[in-house]
Amino acid sequence: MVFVLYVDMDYFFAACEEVRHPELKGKPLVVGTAPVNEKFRGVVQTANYEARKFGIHSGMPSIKALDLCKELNYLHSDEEHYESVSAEIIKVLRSYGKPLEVISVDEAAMDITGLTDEEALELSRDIKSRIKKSFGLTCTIGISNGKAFAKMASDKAKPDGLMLVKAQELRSFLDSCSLDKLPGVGSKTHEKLKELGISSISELSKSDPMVLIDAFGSAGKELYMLANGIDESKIVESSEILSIGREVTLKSPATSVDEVTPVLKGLIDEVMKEIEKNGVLFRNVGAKVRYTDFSISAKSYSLHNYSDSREEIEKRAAPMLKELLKAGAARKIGVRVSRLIKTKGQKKLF
Ligand code: DCP
Ligand code: CA
Ligand code: CA
Repeated sequence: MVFVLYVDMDYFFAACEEVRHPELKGKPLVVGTAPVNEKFRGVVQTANYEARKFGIHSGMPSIKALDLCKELNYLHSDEEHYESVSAEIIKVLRSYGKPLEVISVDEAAMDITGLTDEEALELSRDIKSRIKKSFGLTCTIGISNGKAFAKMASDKAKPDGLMLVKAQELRSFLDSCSLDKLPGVGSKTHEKLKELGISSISELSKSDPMVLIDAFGSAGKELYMLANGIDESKIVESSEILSIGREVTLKSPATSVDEVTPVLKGLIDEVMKEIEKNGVLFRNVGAKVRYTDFSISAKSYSLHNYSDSREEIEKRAAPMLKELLKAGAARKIGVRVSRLIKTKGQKKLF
């Protein structure tokens, strides 16, 4: 297995805002997707830890968040800014010269195979202090054999934490985490596992793998392996380009996906051209809508494998747009692929 150092930024969007608005530090703050001139509509993208004490969390309607905390501070999401901060952080992480897989706007996994536990901890402390010094941001680092377990360690140690799970501690660590913390166990899988009588990682590890494969296909086998402390996934080095996206303002507002089908096709054509030009594969497809009231909403979908297929973008983007258009009429739509890797010399991995 790969020895992995996993970095996850703390309350990322809100933390970026605290840096720009130091007067808000220490006060409850959410970043949300409301229309430009109307606070507290739309949903909470993230909340700082002061706001979380009130039970506020990502995905919650902002109006409900305000209900939970009267003196809540609200800032409109500025994703371009968070993405540029993210790109700078990734530069720092790359400077260590180890293979780096960028997982999302605020997460990355580094292959540190060959380092001792002590060296891994030292490297982590260095990364944490450089990120703090350069950007005024805290992150949490998890270290373990296997990307999934390093991520779980970082989840557990949040915020501003550092946690190493040694090989001989992995079993007890897994048993100390709830089932929904296992990567790959989303709410649907969680429900289905419950129906199978499995409600903990320990129970999952002792279950019948054939039953899991029956229920979830190859993902069932993966879950079984993870529950047993085996993660065979590799760190796949990300491309220098972090994402490729295109967006366009519509001639007239659209309320259904059928109306935007030709526009969507055009956007995907442009994204595909850029994918081919740069020789990359993607693992995440995103769709975005700017509504007529200027609020923005976005969705993204992570694929099981890296892909360069146009159909894959179409298949994922159209349903996400359909979903987004249920909330209102669109003035602008966008498509984006991310988690990019270079094709050259990496085909053999798939
Ligand atoms: N995000 C979003 N909508 C969501 C969840 C997250 O737009 N439903 C954005 C805002 C987050 C960023 O993605 O700042 C990273 O998401 P995380 O799940 O890593 O959460 P945070 O970084 O905000 O907090 P934590 O400290 O728990 O990692
Ligand atoms: Ca985070
Ligand atoms: Ca994250």
